[in-house]
Amino acid sequence: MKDKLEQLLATATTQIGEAGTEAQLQSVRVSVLGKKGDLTDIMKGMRDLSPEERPQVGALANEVKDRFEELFAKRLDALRESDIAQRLSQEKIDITLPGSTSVAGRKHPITLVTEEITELFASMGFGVAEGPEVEQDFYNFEALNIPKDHPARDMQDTFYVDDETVLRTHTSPVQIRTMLKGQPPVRIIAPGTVYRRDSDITHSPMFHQVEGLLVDKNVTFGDLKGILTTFVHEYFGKNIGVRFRPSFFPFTEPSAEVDMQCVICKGKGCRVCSQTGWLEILGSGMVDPEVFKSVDYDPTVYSGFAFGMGIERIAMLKYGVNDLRLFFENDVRFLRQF
Ligand code: 2U9
Repeated sequence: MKDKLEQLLATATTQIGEAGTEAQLQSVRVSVLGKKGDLTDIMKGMRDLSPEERPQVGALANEVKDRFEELFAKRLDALRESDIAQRLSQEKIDITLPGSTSVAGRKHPITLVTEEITELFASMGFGVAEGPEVEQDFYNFEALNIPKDHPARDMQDTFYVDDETVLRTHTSPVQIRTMLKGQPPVRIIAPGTVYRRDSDITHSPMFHQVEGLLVDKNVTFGDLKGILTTFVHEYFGKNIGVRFRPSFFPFTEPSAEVDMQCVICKGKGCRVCSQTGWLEILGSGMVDPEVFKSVDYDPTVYSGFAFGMGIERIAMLKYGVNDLRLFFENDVRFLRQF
């Protein structure tokens, strides 16, 4: 029995030394210590020994087992270490190589300016309203005091879908829809895409507007001047001159166009402002009582002001863009600059 044990240890030692992988090493362990392993077998045979022999053989068996475990653990460590060493030598990372950067997209300048203007009016208490771009004649024209066959329709050359349906020529129908949903107070801006049959170097058939509407009791032209002057000062600069010029729109009375001092020449006169020193940036006015009637607001109780601006024009003045077409060409060399 002793011989058997010694023989087993010798064989196992060789096998452990020959095991080249962790899996091979584990199978050596199973062949020795497993349920059907050689050492387990020998231990089972101990019940046939005499009582004198048993403790001696038992002690030797334990020794063999301990020795085996020791050799096994050492070999396992060695295998793992050489595995790591091999991977380290194969899987080299050259940390001096340049990294691969992913190019980040940018917001389109029109989106950027729309968000900036929206944010500014939001800080003055205006909410944002939206509506469809394919619009009914009623919301786009009739309710805004622009009847069919009225000369005022010529101010906005229109894309017709059919007799009663148009591509909206301004975002004003959004305000009509908002007013039809409930009584005052109303304090909203309506940003969005609009369409007009106009295409030359300074006009695109699709462009963008932000319009605003404030309706309540006792709203005055002074409120209009205050809000719009604040807008110009906050967006373009505190010291910029602002003036209100009488104008006409079918949906406002009285109406005014808003000019600001030229941001390019600071009012001295240049090519951009046609030597006037002033730039037109907004249309505005007190909501016409006829408009209130078509949305069932009592014009003897409520008053309000409205305004509208073209985003492309504002963006050109804010960021010094000298060609409208740049906004629609989607040349990344242009778009990357914002
Ligand atoms: C309602 C009542 C009144 C909106 C207004 C303007 C004046 C205006 C132009 C600016 C440049 C259009 O993009 S542009 O060509 N807009 O001059 N817009 S008052 O008036 C409204 C709107 C809605 C219910």
